[in-house]
Amino acid sequence: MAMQLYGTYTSPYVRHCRIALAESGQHYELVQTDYEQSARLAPARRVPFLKAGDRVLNDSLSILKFIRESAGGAFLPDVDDCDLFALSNTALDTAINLFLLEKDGLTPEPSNYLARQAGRVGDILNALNQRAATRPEKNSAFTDGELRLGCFLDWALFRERLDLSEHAELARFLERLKQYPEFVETAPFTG
Ligand SMILES: N[C@@H](CCC(=O)N[C@@H](CS)C(=O)NCC(=O)O)C(=O)O
Repeated sequence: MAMQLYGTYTSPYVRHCRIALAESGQHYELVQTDYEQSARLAPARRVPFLKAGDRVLNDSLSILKFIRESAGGAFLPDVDDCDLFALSNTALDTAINLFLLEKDGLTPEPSNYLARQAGRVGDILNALNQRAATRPEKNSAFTDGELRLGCFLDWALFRERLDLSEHAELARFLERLKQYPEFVETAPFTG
């Protein structure tokens, strides 16, 4: 029976899982799931979650490990790539929290904690920009650290949360990733 990936066409976490599924050639069905449905169907009240037979996985991290390993590969075997994944993911989690809080009318100005969150995204972008300068240039065989970085950057641009004009290396990295078919085919859109 085909796996069911619950999520949206805008979520960067879901996108990363969709890329891994496309790369591994595994059949799956994307079950479109809004916030209200995910709150009812999943304890974490978030997407993605995956149903594969009797197994339910509740986070893109475990879903990616499952997809990579069931296709005979490894998930984040390289320590530096694991750190790239973690740093990109921290920026993504933080940026999404700020985005959702803003939708509820909460902006960083009146809160030291939220201001620190916004500063965290900026500092991580600066660090990742420096790191991107030292990475090999390529158009395929992207690692999971690189894919998480790309899913973060492209989501932030899609939601107009980011301007890469001061992060030239990240802009160059994203341009290369945008030539990769599995990345192009999973670009965020609202229906
Ligand atoms: N750590 C989770 C994060 C997933 C996540 O934050 N998903 C967002 C959509 S992009 C969500 O469902 N947010 C709903 C909420 O926070 O209430 C993962 O990697 O799967």
